[in-house]
Amino acid sequence: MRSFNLNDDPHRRFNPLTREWILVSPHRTKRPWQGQVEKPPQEERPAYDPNCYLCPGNTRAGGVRNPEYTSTFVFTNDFAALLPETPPGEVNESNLLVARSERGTCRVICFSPRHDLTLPEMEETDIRRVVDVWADEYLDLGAKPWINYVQIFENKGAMMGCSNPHPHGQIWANETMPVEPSKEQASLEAYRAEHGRCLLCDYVALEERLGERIVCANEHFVALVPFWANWPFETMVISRRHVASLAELTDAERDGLANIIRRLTTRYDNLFETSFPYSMGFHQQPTDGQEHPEWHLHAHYYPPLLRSATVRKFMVGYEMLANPQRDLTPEAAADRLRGLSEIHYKRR
Ligand code: H2U
Ligand code: ZN
Repeated sequence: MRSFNLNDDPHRRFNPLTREWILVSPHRTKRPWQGQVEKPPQEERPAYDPNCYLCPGNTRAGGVRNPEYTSTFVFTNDFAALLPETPPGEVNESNLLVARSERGTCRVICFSPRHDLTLPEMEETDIRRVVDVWADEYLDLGAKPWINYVQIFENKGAMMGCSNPHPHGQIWANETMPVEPSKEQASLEAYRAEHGRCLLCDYVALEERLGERIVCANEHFVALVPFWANWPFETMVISRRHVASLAELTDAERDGLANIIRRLTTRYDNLFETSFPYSMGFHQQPTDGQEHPEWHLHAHYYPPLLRSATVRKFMVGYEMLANPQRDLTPEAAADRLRGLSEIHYKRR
């Protein structure tokens, strides 16, 4: 019998950050690419849209008017999922019906006054300003005693439920550590206890040695398709230095983050010559006032597209009932992303 081969044989892969498994079925797509690239009509947006609730000077729901901002702009979400004034309380019926009150706050960050841009189309110096806002918001929200975790994220594209093409992201900050970062924290802690080192420091070093899943990198950050990626073109952006949060990044590292974001998202847009939808967000140490030497700053990009600007991967059936599955291997996805230009297709 021939030996097991990651490129041909169905197998499971372990995600050491969540300690969950995914199923990989590479035999279903021997060739990483199967043609079919239909491009949707290019959407032309104005630099200013009088009907956009995020454009400078426009009025939002509830009647508040945005300032004539010229760079970034942050406001408290008018439809916040978490509220600061929620009273404490708990419900518990026989340990079966369990509920706890949760305090928090939500903010919206406009990345640019320009309605027609997205991060990969912005100047790197302007992306750097967004990095600074993320770090400032993390510090500002995290300083509140009733905020123990700050989740920064961006939903991009209608496919991901984004309600407005104006470039923006969100922050939800609350009392309790949410599920996904909690899983990672437990794994990072356990790895550190066992090995005396950081899981992600070790992981980046290993991936750099192997090279096959790296998409792009600079002096301060590495973008790669993780070995355990679930979405077809999922990536992680990981800081080279062991820092626990955005707030710890030096000036040069912040520039490095802006650079890697521009380059990675440009490759994404170039993949199907479309504005690439995704959900992305940072995972970093909680703001609970404790020491967290186990935490290592990183971002996850979860893009839904599979084969073209319109053909997406569905997380249904087996994924919902059993565990996630993919055909295209992470190595093949990385190879495709690595082969793309870092000049945006609209600028060529
Ligand atoms: P999404 O595009 O990811 O849906 O984010 C936009 C957010 O903007 C959304 O959470 C908020 C919505 O609640 N919003 C306002 O705060 N004010 C408005 O006038 C409209 C939308
Ligand atoms: Zn706008």
